[in-house]
Amino acid sequence: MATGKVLSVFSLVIIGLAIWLNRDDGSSVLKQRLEQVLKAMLEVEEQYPVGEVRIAVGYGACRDVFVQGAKLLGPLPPPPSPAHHSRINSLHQLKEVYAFFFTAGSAAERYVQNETLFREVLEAAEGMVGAYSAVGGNAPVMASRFAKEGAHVVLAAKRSPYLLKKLHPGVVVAGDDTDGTRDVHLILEYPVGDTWGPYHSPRANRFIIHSDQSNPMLSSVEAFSARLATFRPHLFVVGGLQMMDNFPFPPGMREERLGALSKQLASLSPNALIHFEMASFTEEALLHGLVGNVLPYSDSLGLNEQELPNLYNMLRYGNITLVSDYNPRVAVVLDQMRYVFRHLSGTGSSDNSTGRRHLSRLHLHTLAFQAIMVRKGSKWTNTLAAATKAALTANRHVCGNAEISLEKAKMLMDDGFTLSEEAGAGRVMFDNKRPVACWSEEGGTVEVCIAPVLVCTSVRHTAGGGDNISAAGLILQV
Ligand SMILES: *[C@@H]1O[C@H](CO)[C@@H](O)[C@H](O)[C@H]1NC(C)=O
Ligand SMILES: *[C@@H]1O[C@H](CO)[C@@H](O)[C@H](O)[C@H]1NC(C)=O
Ligand SMILES: *[C@@H]1O[C@H](CO)[C@@H](O)[C@H](O)[C@H]1NC(C)=O
Ligand SMILES: CC(=O)N[C@H]1CO[C@H](CO)[C@@H](O)[C@@H]1O
Repeated sequence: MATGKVLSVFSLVIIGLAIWLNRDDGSSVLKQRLEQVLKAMLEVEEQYPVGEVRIAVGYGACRDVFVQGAKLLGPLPPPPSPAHHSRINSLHQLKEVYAFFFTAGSAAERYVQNETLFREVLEAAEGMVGAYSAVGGNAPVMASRFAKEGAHVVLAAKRSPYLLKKLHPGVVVAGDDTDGTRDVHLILEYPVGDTWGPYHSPRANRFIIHSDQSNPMLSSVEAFSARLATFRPHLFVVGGLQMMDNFPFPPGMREERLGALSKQLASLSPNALIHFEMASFTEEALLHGLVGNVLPYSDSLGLNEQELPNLYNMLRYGNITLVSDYNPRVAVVLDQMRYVFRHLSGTGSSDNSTGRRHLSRLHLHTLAFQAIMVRKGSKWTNTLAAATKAALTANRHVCGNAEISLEKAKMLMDDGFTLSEEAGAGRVMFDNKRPVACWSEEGGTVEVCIAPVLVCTSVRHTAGGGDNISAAGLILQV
């Protein structure tokens, strides 16, 4: 795409305040800037109340148990050497594989085939001082968020007493009853510089084990189809598929389960929009399966700054990238978003006979900003308000407070940003009174909005951020 095109249709040029800002000094200007930005964003949010909307959310839920790895495994003698196992059968293998990822400092999740072992380890973990539980999986977090905003919500997950207690009371859980003892994931956390005998952790990270056979198998897909037919959602949100990452499926089983999901998506009424919330997928074959089975049926896609380059690389080169910049420049991600959007949006309207859809919405959530790209004339409305609400939600979630405090906020976006890495690309200057910038591209067929995040400096939660943010953006667009 010619950058000139971007420029020629670029309708929003604001300069001035930034220059004035640079002249004045220090913190009072900074504070005034934050005040203006927050006021302007809250005013937008107030103008867009959430309407009557039905949202279905899949798939799965689990209970995450968090414990310090050093407390659980630390007192045991370390193994003579680290070793990799793709699944775990004995305590010895658990120690070897933990040592393997601990010394590499990389995040990993492994399936424990020996259920007796898993139960013993879990029991020990839950007895430790400082161990705590939280609802895991993106689907329940998004479902709760939608319900909190006033939507009617049905969640595809098994009904465990723990889940029912923790979810927003407005969420209807459509699944079989379970005692919840099997869908528990144990998260062993370790700080940077931790030691275990001869082993050291080069960075903080987590190692996850579980014996969960229900979530990775997407066991509620078939039963949920009947529910979808009667509930007639305006929006069906699919997430939580990262539970399939690195699961030891029998041959052909992963493809079969993804096939069942794609059949379900294909048969959904064309009146319902489909959003797919990505997650961090480390297994190339799984991401490949999602590109073939889920993306062709999605109207909308939500992802973060690590998932975007991952998907971009998969679509462009057929491989994935496991390292990425945690605070990327706007120009870089806009170029990647354009590629992904063009690749998945095709031309013309969606095809009712095959159920295939063309991507018409892409939401990137990053630490510093929210970016939403929408095809004009599609069913998605209120893009500016959605980007605004997503950005406000990022602060509220991380700070753990609905009231945004400027004492605990900073902006990472500076005076403006460039629209593309291509030479000659235009630049958007930041306007404190209209902090959310929107413009059109591609001959006026695509709208893009970027909202700065008032980044919370007093962190209460990090997990579940993307889910809350993505849900907050979606709810104003259906
Ligand atoms: C499974 O774990 C239990 C408990 O640690 C252990 O006694 C048993 O030998 C293990 N089974 C196998 C096949 O390794
Ligand atoms: C993916 O493939 C491209 C093109 O072949 C190559 O340049 C890139 O280094 C590869 N990336 C990884 C992570 O292997
Ligand atoms: C597809 O289905 C929708 C909703 O039923 C309908 O409004 C639209 O006209 C259909 N499009 C085509 C090309 O048949
Ligand atoms: C800001 C906010 O509403 N955060 C919510 C994110 O989702 C979790 C799970 O539903 C809630 O507990 C948080 O309150």
